[in-house]
Amino acid sequence: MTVIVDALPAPFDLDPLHTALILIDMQRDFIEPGGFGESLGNDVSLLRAAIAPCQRLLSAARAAGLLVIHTREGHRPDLSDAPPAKVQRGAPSLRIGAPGPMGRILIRGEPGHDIIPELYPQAGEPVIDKPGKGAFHATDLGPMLQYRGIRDLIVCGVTTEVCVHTTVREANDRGYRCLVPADCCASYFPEFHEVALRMVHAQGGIFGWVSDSTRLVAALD
Ligand code: TIU
Repeated sequence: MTVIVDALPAPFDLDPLHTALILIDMQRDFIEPGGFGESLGNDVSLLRAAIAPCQRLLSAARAAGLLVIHTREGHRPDLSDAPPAKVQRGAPSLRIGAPGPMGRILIRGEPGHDIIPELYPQAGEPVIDKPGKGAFHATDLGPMLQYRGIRDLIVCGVTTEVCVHTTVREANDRGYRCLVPADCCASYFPEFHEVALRMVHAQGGIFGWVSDSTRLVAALD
């Protein structure tokens, strides 16, 4: 079965059985106060705009039988998988690994590292723990998609120009066609969100397509 989704730069045809919905880093550390995102000086409330569209798309994707995959950015408690250049970068109020109000910043197993309750994974939905910005780097996402016969990806999450973009770029180079629903992503910098989406679909879709949750849900219905 093929469904056609209205998208830029052109309609996107997808087969739900060969498509995965990937929710990037919808974690408390980025979206709730007291986590990594806020430690970097950001207004984390800006990311909440993506939650309701993601909830609607997640429901439609589950009903249509798409593979649903969640990712979490974070590190081992001993920081052995955290590049010193990442840990030492900038002047955050709390560094990666430091104790904060939601536990140690960006550390696996801590409350802040968990996915927000609004988009919590269901039993059977893989959760990829990734140390980097892209979901392919140093993870088993690639083999997982290959074993399930996945050809196309719908990539949602936060932040648009950081982990969503990096993952879409990685996926595109690996031969996956990527569709980004604009309202299912968000950034601490609204202007970066807008231009990041334009970068995806410019030049004839140089590394992907852009649509929105309303169009996708209608197509999957
Ligand atoms: N800081 C920022 O915009 N993003 C990240 O550090 N990680 C993700 O995008 N998940």
